[in-house]
Amino acid sequence: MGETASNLDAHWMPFTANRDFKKKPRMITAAQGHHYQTADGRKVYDLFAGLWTSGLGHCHPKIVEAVQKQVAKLDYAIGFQVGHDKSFALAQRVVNMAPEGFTQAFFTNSGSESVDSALKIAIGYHRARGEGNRTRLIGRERGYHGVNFGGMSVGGMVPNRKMFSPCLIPGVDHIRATFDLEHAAFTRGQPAWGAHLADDLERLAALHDGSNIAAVIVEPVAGSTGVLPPPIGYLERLREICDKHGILLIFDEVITAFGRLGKPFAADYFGVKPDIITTAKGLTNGVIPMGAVLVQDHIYDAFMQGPEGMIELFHGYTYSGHPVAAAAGLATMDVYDEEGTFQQSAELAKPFEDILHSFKDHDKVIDVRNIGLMGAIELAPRDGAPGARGMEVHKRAFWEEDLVIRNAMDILQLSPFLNSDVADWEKAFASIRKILDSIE
Ligand code: PXG
Repeated sequence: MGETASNLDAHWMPFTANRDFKKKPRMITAAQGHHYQTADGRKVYDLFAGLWTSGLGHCHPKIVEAVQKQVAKLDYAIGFQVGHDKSFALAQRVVNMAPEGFTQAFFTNSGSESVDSALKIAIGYHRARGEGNRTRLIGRERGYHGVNFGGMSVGGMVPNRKMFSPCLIPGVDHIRATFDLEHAAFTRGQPAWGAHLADDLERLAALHDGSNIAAVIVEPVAGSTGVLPPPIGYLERLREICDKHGILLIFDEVITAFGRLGKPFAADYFGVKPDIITTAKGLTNGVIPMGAVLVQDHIYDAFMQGPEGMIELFHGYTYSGHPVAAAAGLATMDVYDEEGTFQQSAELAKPFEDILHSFKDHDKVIDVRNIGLMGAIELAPRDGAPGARGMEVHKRAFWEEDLVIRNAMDILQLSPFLNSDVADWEKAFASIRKILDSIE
């Protein structure tokens, strides 16, 4: 049977303070429903639903069963120039759920791969239409689009970019972040202030000439940088400016797709239709790594020209459309439908908002933000030690309160299950309050 780790040295952990972690590791051995089991035998409530991944809860029996069956029947199939039924079925299922006009799904294995694939598709699309000059890409400050070269370059998270600054891809600009504490602190849902920030795109279109810009990529709600809902009218304005200049609009919905805002996609929630949508996480409920880029028919059609025997897009991954991942995806879609998950999520948004905003008057809290089932409590940083207070809350929650929450520096991030029990939240948020009351 499997090895149990007695030595943690060999695994270089991602986005982790390795030396600090290995001194007192926070280890998980199992999960069920809304809880993890820890190595020291405790049952811990997961208030981050994996890493925004596992909206249905952990080890959902239907998904587990689908994966077990599939791995015993077809474990892997060559995916280039050969196909298998599950990936086609999942593609159809996902585009049926997507806003009208989305007809194609290109499979990847992660959000980062979805983003880099989407950027390549955008550039290829313009070239296929004879506009090969449209190569510039626009991202946004405080955006997170994964860690591959394209996504890192259009992303706007300083620590992720700093070490690799000389190697960021050329031809990228950023529009300003949509958030300003001074104007929007303690807003419930979308801030009224800030629609004008979309006009930054006009500035860049004027600088480069819009005809040289391939695509703009934004998260409809910025997630990893602390839950920044778009100002009212902002996404609409961005869509308008893109249309005016022939620029493709990409929504990075790695977090927001599949019910986090109580709708299949954030595009549905906001009523703004992008040209391309990137997904991952909720596509398989996090059970098997998988992502998908969804594109509108006019984009796919632009590639479908030239001799029929020719490959139209020289891009893809060994595991694109992996049969076990696709089976997990299909079972996940079944559960979303059968359990009415998106409706459950929509109904939970208000109680979630209320419980979060009960922190408004806490003396260590400088902002509370929320939309759908995405929430953040921003703490005042300690003098001279930004991030320390947030990290301490995360650790104390894990060790003392049997609770997993995530912190981005001093911002506590909450990503509850789409089928949460409000009584669990009451307990979890009482724990957070207890820590905030006693922390330095
Ligand atoms: N785009 C968006 C919008 C994301 O949120 C990615 C791309 C990259 O996905 P992969 O699967 O390559 O990691 C993400 C990932 C956090 C947190 O704490 C968020 C993510 C990952 C890890 C932590 O908010 N999002």
